[in-house]
Amino acid sequence: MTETTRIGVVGCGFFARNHAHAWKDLEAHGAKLVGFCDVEIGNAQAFAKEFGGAAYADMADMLASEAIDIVDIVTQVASHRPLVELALNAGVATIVQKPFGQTLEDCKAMTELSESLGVPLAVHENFRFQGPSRQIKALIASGKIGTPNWGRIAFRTGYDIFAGQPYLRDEERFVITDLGSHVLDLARYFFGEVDRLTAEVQTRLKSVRGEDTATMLLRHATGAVSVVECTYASLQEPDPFPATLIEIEGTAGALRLEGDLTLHVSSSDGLTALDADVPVRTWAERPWHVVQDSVFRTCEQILESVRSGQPAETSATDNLKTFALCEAAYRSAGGAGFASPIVH
Ligand code: NAD
Ligand code: 89V
Repeated sequence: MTETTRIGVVGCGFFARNHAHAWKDLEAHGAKLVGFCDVEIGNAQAFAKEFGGAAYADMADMLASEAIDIVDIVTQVASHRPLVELALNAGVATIVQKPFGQTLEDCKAMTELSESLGVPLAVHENFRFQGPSRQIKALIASGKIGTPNWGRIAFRTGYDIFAGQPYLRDEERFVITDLGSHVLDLARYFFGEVDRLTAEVQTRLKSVRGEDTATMLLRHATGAVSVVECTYASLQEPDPFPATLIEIEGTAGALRLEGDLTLHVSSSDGLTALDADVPVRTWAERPWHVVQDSVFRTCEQILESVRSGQPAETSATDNLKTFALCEAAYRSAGGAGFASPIVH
């Protein structure tokens, strides 16, 4: 690895703009954007013009032409496995956006390839890198609320997600894949691994193919229980989008993150209300700024992991466990009742 870490971004669509900005900010930490790739070459050219670097229509051409240290794949899920395999086989450390893959088999195959080649693979799972998530994790670690033993993690919105991501209407597996991958990862992050879960799904919106609402109940290995919810069909006002509402109760207190990003903490010290908001980056805008900031933090952590030779916090091996929870949720909702996440 050279002192400068050369970055190639693959997929220059709706969300990749946040990645490009994050990598641009990380130039202060030695990252350098050298290439953009999109099958729609005009998209790659527009990004290259705005952020610097060369434009390609084919990732293989980009890898052959540029000395890339990290390839960052921000395409829709159907192309994840072939692109990841191409990058790993070229010996290039790889990041792939969530959802990791289309099936558990695909995710396992990518993870095994990364391990057998010794080439790092990380999943860009960014919700645990949101400022409020980090603040809550630190608060739990401080012991202020004791040992967490119950929780509720809820992403409930009626925001028109289809304006930016119209393809979500046609996904056969919709909300557990799109949002469940985030909120189930948060459940693992706060409460540890899961022994079993049960899920109910609903389709409450018109003109969507898959489930838009999931209500899940998890039993963690520690004995903690969490209720994990996600929906795009909530008509509640004010709509907290894109905030995840989090309640955690422990043996010595409790905390509650509200949609306005106030974090209420009850402990032996009494009641406190903390501000869990993050600054709006120069390129970010409300209400997306917490998500956008987390993209920077996720890229930053993976960059550090590649440089240090340590696995990323959201390595393929780690995220396989989150993906297995999504799979278990679909199995449960399909009639399996309580389902255990199967990783091996
Ligand atoms: P998009 O369709 O807007 O953009 C994808 C781009 O990839 C398109 O420009 C397309 O032409 C290009 N592309 C497709 N196949 C390609 C290939 N083989 N090689 C090169 N380019 C190719 O999709 P999006 O909404 O930006 O979503 C991309 C990914 O980001 C998805 O996995 C989605 O779930 C994820 N996402 C994550 C978050 C988050 O908060 N983590 C938010 C939104 C989207
Ligand atoms: O992750 C996603 O694809 C988005 C959002 C940021 C809302 O979670 O749908």
